[in-house]
Amino acid sequence: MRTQVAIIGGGPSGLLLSQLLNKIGVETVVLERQTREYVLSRIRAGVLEWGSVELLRKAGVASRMDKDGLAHEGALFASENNQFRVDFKAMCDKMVMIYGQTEMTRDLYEAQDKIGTKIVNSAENVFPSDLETGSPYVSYEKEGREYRIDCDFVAGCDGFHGISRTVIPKNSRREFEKTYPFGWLGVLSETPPVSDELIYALHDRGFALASMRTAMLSRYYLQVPLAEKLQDWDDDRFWAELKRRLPVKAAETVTTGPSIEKSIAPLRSFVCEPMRWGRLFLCGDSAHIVPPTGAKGLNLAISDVYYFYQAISEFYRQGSQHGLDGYSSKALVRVWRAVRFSWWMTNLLHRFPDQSEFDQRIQNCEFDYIASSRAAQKSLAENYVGLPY
Ligand code: RFL
Ligand code: PHB
Repeated sequence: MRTQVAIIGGGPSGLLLSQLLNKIGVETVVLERQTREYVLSRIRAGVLEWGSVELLRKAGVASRMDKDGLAHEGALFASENNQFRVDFKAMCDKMVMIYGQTEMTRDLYEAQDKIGTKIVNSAENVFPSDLETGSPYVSYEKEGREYRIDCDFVAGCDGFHGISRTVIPKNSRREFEKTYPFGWLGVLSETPPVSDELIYALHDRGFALASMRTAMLSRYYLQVPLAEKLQDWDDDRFWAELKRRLPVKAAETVTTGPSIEKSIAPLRSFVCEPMRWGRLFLCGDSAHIVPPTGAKGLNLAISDVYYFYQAISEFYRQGSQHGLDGYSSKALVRVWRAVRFSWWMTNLLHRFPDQSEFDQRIQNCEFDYIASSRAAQKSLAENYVGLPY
């Protein structure tokens, strides 16, 4: 079989890329390791930058988001003795949209089904080859049979644990990594959110985040040590700890209820350079990971997709290689800015096990400085709503 762009990974980046390319008449095949049900059961991101919102509209997959998504003009930041609200709208005339990654992925699958794109779920041993030639191909297996897709380009949209990045020879890639000595314990519950806006809370017992998906679906997170076991966190313990860490007024009004999902995710910053190898182009988590504190992971995946889509469009429409040649360096500029912001937010809001009293004073001082400075809030807002593409 032959296509123009073979896409490895049917998560948000793979599906959005496919959708955008199909819209301009470029053929794609998407190869996804998991079943569709599995992909649609993963609970992940919740905050879309406005640039992401606009790209989803351009891709023709925004009708449900525009109906059910919650546009937020600001967010609250709380420490044990200080609180402030960052007004995104007033600071930089932009907002964010609360709309779950799961729902966005569902919208993309539905739109792709309508177009009739070939999406192969449960594809095993997917492997891209001949990437340094003009005729690369991707092989895979399904139900015991072997297949091969010849193509012009391969998009590696297969996330952090995918195969794509690893086929770039070790001596041709550099990896930059930082791990953090804690994870996030996340709970989804069918309860009304405690606040109309997100609350990011710095507390001596650790960070907490109150987020949401809809008016009846709350998403909460707690910073926990890396060694923490999920089975040690029954719902009662989770709610009690959340209430300790949220500001008192919010804690008093938290509606508790059974969790419908609970998981622990480690925090990591990671960047692979370059994001291109011959005819292979990496997009999203396959090339970089950020800690979720800045709500940037999905949004970065979306901006990579946008850059790559533009480059491919230039190639097929104008016969120009220019965009493809510039893809990696262009994408990496935005990637590093988001990596920096996510690292900064993580340092600002988490207690570190080895934090000295000096470090704590600096952290509290920085928090209070942002609370008191319009300039600092503007910088936070401009990064949070998303730097321009
Ligand atoms: P994904 O979503 O991991 O999708 C990759 C897909 O590739 C498949 N795959 C393969 N397919 C074929 N062959 C192989 N060898 C394959 N290996 C893997 C996988 O099954 C999967 O379906 O990567 P993608 O598309 O780049 O999307 C990235 C986002 O998922 C990620 O950045 C965000 O979820 C990060 N993130 C957040 N980002 C935000 O922008 N805002 C947020 O509020 C936010 N919150 C979060 C988050 C991530 C979290 N976790 C669980 C790490 C909150 C959490 C808790
Ligand atoms: C979420 O709702 O899942 C969420 C929101 C904000 C973040 C991270 C995750 O910074």
